[in-house]
Amino acid sequence: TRVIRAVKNKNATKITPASKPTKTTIVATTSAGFINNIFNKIPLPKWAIYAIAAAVGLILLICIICIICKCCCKKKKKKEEKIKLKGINSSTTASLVQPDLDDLEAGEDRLGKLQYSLEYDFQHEELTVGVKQAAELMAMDSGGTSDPYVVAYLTSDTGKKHETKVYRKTLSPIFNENFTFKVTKDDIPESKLVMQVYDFNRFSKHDIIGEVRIPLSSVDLNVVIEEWQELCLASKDDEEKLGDICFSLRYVPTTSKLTVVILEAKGLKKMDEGGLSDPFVKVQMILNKKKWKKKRTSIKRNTVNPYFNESFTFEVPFEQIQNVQLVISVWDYDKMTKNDSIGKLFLGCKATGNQLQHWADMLSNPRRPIAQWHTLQSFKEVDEKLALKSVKSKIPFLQK
Ligand SMILES: [Ca+2]
Ligand SMILES: [Ca+2]
Repeated sequence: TRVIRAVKNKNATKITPASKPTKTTIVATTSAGFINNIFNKIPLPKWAIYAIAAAVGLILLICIICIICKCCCKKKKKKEEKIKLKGINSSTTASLVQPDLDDLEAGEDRLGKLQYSLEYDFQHEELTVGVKQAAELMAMDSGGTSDPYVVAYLTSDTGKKHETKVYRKTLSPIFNENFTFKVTKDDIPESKLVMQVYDFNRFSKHDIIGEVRIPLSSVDLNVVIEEWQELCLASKDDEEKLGDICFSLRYVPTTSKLTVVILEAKGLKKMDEGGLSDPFVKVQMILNKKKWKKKRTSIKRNTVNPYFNESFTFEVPFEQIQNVQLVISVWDYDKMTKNDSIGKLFLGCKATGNQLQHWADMLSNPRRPIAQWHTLQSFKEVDEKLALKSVKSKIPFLQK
């Protein structure tokens, strides 16, 4: 039996190398036959099929190259951001610790400086701002340059923003542009002039380089002022006032009726050039993070203090009242363009502060209408809290 086994093994070793190629050739011939079969079925000459295949291959190759390029660009940008953040950290920590040689290096992270002039006309209550020039601006683009322009506005009237022309590929642009702002003597103590230097980008969001923020109360407006000032990091605290809205809520559990009465709004942000706003209010119910029901008021023309007194009733069963959210948003109607969003807020068991209080008051006082004032928040802020599918927020002054 041992001999037989040995012979069998020998045979086996002999057979395997010989049988392998035959197998692959069979596979190859069958696959070639299969491809030929497909070729025969397509009613096109062979050269046309090859040409189409080549074209598809080329397109795929281009797509892959594009994707790789994009990824590389993103990485580069992230690196740049990291470097900038490092600069900020080192300069802030350096100010707490003893002055060091590194301090001089941190100084190189400066954003640049801006020269401007201020002239106040007491008779006409107009402030003329001259945006003169900038120098030593931080390079925002890969070529070591920026495409700067300046946006100027007063915090007392954020609806009126002026901007200069864009100067391409320079770190020391000369703007020499004058802008006039209406500002009453009464508004001066509260108002700040903000001049923000941006880097224009054709295909992406414009980057802010830095800003100069001047409280008008700190300036002697009896004389004409012309000076240079270092740019600072743009602060986010001038989130302009969007306005306040008053509405009442009433819930009747026995009939499942939730009634919202939009009463009035005041101090809404001015959205229209050379005018006020044309506000209307959308009332929306959200259930399980999905838009559910929506209603809207009429439009009030050319006012920032509209009076609505319009009532909307939604059917909300008692077992769902814990899961719904009521979203109130204020919009400015525009005849020629898309309506602008002014502000928003939401109520419900997941709301906070004033909004949660109002909702709780409504639930603990069934059948009684409860009215309350609320301060509008930015769309972006509220949409993030609601975590619905994101809506692209509009930044009007960045649109070119
Ligand atoms: Ca640029
Ligand atoms: Ca309008």
